[in-house]
Amino acid sequence: MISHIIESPALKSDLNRDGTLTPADAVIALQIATGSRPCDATTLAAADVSGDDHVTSLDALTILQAAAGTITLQLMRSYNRGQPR
Ligand SMILES: [Ca+2]
Repeated sequence: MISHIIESPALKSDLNRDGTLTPADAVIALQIATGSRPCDATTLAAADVSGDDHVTSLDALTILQAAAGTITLQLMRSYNRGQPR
């Protein structure tokens, strides 16, 4: 049997893996960004919502905004695509 897992942006940033996107996920991203929280490669990749291969306060802010419903993560990714790194 072959199964396919399609990862949605919301699930990607569900860092505490409780099935919902909340400010708690943003706090985890911020802890990773500041180096105060160790994490594995999977969590690191999930926290990088901006897609620049780094976890920064921007990722935490983006997750917080997505948790509040003010943005969608897909829109943020499209916005960042044209930005210099
Ligand atoms: Ca969560």
